[in-house]
Amino acid sequence: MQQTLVLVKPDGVAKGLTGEIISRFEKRGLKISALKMFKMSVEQAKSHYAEHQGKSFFDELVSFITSGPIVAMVVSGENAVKAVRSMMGATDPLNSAPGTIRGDYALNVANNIIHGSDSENSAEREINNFFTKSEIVN
Ligand code: DAT
Ligand code: MG
Repeated sequence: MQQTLVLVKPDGVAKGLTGEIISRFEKRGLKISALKMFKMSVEQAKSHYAEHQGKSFFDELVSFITSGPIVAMVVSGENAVKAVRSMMGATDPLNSAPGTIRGDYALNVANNIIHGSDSENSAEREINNFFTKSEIVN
């Protein structure tokens, strides 16, 4: 059993896609183990995206992810990290296959609807950035 962090980004929340995204994961057999809506602080954003510090798009990334409410969730299940990543589609929606979340709902790499952890190590770090142990159900 794995856990992964999913964020419905401000564009996904604004487009009313939260329910659709949760529904796709549930229908696949994954479980929602924690869920909350909030506006990310700049501090949380810089920590969440620490691996991208120094890249040309870093400032834009932090300002976008803090621009409006997001929905954060812990998604759990067998191979949850890889399962969620494949359901999200490629980072650039123009390369995301139709049928994936980004391939169905996004057009622009900077506004690509959803975040999912890229490894078990990232998942642990990212989950701890937004959730306490007591907020996660088993
Ligand atoms: P992913 O979100 O698929 O894990 P990533 O970790 O490489 O992709 O990048 C994090 C986010 O940064 C990505 O979801 C959107 C943004 N991003 C990535 N490459 C970008 C670029 N070339 N221009 C603008 N934003 C970019
Ligand atoms: Mg990433």
